[in-house]
Amino acid sequence: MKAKDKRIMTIDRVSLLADARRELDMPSRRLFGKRLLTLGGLSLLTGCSITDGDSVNTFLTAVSRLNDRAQALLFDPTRLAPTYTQAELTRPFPFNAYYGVDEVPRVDGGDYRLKVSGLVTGQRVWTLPQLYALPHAEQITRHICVEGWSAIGRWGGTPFVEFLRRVGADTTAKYVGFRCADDYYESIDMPTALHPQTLLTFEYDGERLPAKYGYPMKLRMPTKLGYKNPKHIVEIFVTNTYPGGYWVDQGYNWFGGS
Ligand SMILES: Nc1nc2c(c(=O)[nH]1)N[C@H]1C(S)=C(S)[C@@H](COP(=O)(O)O)O[C@H]1N2
Ligand SMILES: [Mo]
Repeated sequence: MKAKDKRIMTIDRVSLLADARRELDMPSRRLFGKRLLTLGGLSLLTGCSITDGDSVNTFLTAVSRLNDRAQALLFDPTRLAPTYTQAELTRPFPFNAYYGVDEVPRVDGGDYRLKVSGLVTGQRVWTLPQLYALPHAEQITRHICVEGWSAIGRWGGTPFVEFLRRVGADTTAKYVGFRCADDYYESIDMPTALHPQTLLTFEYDGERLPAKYGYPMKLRMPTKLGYKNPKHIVEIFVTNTYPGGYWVDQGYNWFGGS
């Protein structure tokens, strides 16, 4: 190994340890007690060796997936995220995507069809009027983005559990995945999909959801970080095969609880 490579390896190991500790900080630490896991302990738990550069990434992914399992175990399906009043709305509500606001996808509502696939027994193609006719719910909650901002917004739509029931989703499956009109994709755990505050939203602040906030629909989960909330959804699928996500596949933690 060249000297430069060795130095990179050392830096990697230091940042790896820091990342691993951060990953296992709160709330996971509660699961493991007060004991700080050693790197050796972590490699045992994840079943990865960390002897070469390539496996460092594999290892970090495994730590993150281990943290996913810890977060999933700690997730309380009945615990509600805080709600706010109309007076507390953040105005204007921020826009965010992996592109600028001028590149927001323009979805034609008339042509639009939501596809449903995977482990479902019911209706697989939905028009917007059919979706708008589902039971209505509203929420004023805080959206937290890992880029360092949070904002209180008001979304209206249908409880996602109602939608999943109507499409005959296998709710014993592990994941619900989403494909979007841009190149975004996401997936969530079934307990979060069934959480009472998880809404398939068609409205923002009492109006039809504007293009920038995800027309025709955004899955809104106040129990998850911003990047877990897909906008411009065109397909929803139920699966036992881990689907990943746009940012998750670039290293963000998959569970992404807030
Ligand atoms: N389709 C799609 N959904 C997405 C994104 C995106 O780029 N494309 N960005 C995510 C991120 S990182 C955030 S913070 C929120 C921003 O939603 P907002 O524009 O309503 O604030 O959307 C999430 N959902
Ligand atoms: Mo975000």
